[in-house]
Amino acid sequence: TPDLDTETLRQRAFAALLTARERTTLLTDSVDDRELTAQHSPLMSPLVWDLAHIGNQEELWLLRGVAGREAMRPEIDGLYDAFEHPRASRPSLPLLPPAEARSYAAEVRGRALDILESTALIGDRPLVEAGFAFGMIAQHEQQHDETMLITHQLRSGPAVLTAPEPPRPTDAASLPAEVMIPGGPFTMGTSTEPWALDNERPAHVREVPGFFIDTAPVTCGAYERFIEDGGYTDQRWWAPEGWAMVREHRLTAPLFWHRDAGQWLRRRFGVTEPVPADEPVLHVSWYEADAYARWSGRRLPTEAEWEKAARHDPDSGRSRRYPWGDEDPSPERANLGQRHLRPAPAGAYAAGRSPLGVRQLIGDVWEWTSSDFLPYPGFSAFPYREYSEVFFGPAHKVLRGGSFAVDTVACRGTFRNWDLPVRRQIFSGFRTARDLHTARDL
Ligand code: AVJ
Ligand code: FE
Repeated sequence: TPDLDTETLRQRAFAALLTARERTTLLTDSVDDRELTAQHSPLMSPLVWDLAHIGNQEELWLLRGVAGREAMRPEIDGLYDAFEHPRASRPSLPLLPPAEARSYAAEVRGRALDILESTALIGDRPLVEAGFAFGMIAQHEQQHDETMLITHQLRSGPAVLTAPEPPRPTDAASLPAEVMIPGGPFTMGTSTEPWALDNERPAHVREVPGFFIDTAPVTCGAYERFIEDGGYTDQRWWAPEGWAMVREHRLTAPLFWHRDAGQWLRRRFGVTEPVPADEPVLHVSWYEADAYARWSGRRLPTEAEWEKAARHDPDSGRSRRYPWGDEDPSPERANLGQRHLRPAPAGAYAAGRSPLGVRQLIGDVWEWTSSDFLPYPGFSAFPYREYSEVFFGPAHKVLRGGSFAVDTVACRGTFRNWDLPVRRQIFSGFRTARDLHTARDL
C-alpha cells in the first residue's frame, strides 16, 4: 500500500487502535478480578500484567517517543519491562490492581489519540513515517491479546468466551494433497509495507529450488495416525532434544488432548470435546511437528519456502502481500482476529488460496518452519533492539502465517513470529514439504 495520504493513514491507525482495545477489553472484562490477578500457568503473566504492559508500551512509544512527554508514572516502568521480570515471577510483583490498570491504559489511550490527531504522518521522522509508531503499538496490543487468549485457554473453569463456528470447506475432498512450487528466485521480505516490523525488512531476492508443500495444514486425524503408529515411542523420528522432552514430560499427544474410552478428547476454552479429525492440529511443539514430518517421509518447509508458497506469483514473478493478492484480509479469505475460537477445517477458505492453490497459509494455525530466527541481509534494528534483534539465533524457530487468534493488523505474508521449539501452549500447527526430486519420483 504505497503512497497513502496522511488522512487515510490516520484513519487506519485510529481504527487499528480501536479494534485492539475492544479485544483487550473483552479479554480482561470476561473474567473477575481474582482471575485477572491469578497466575493461570507459570508460562504466562497474570492478565492484569498484560493489560498495564499494553498501556505502558503505548506510553513509552506514543506519549514519550512520538510526543516527547514526561513519564506519567516512572515508578511502574520496571514492573512492566518484560526483560526485567520473567513471566513466572510477575504475580508476586506490586502490580497495578485491575481498576488502576484499566484507568492507566485508558488515560494513555486518550492522550495517544490526541497525539495521533496532531502529528504529521508523512515526511517528518522515521518513527512516525506512514503512522509506523501507531501501527506498531496496535500490533503490540494485538500480540498481547493473542497472549491473553492463550492464558484464557490455559485457565481452568467454565467457558467465558464464545464465538460462531468457522466456515466448512466445500471442495476439500477434491483437493490435491500437495502443490508443486517451481524453483527460481523470489522476493522475500518487504521494504514498502508501511507497518512491517524490523525483522520483515528489507526485501531481498532468494533462490528457492522447486519443492512440494501440503495444500493445507496437517490435520488432527493425520496426527492421530502418527500417535497410533507409536510416533511418541519411536526415537527414530525425533531430534535429540525433542526425544528428551518426550521422555521427561511423558508426552503422548498434543497439549490439551486426553484419551477417554478409546477416543481422543481435547479441552478448548473451557469446553471438552472430541478431537475433530479434519481440523488443523493445534498446540504442538516444533519437536512434534518435526517428528511427524520425518515419520511421514517428509520435512518441515523452510521459512523461505513458506513465504514463496504464500507470496510468489508465478505469472508476474512478483511477491504479493498475501496469498490471494494485495488486498487486506477479509472474513471470506482467512480465519483471523479471534472471530472464531478455533481453526477452520483443512481446505476451507478457497477465496484465500495462493495462485498455485495452497490454502490456509494465512490464519487458522501458526505454522512451524524448519528455520532458525535470523536477520535478513541488511537488517537494522528499529525502533528498539529488544523487539527482534536480541532473539536472533538458533534457540528460536520461525512460525509463519498467523493463527485464528491473530488480528489482521499483525498479519502479512511477510510477518515473522518465533518461539522456542518446546513451546506448545501457543496456537501452533504445521504443514509439511518435500524436495522436488525425492526417491519416490525416481
Ligand atoms: C513476536 C510474539 C514473539 O509476544 O513475545 C510482545 C511479541 N514483543 N511484546 C512476544 C511481543 C514484545 C513477541 N512475539
Ligand atoms: Fe510486549
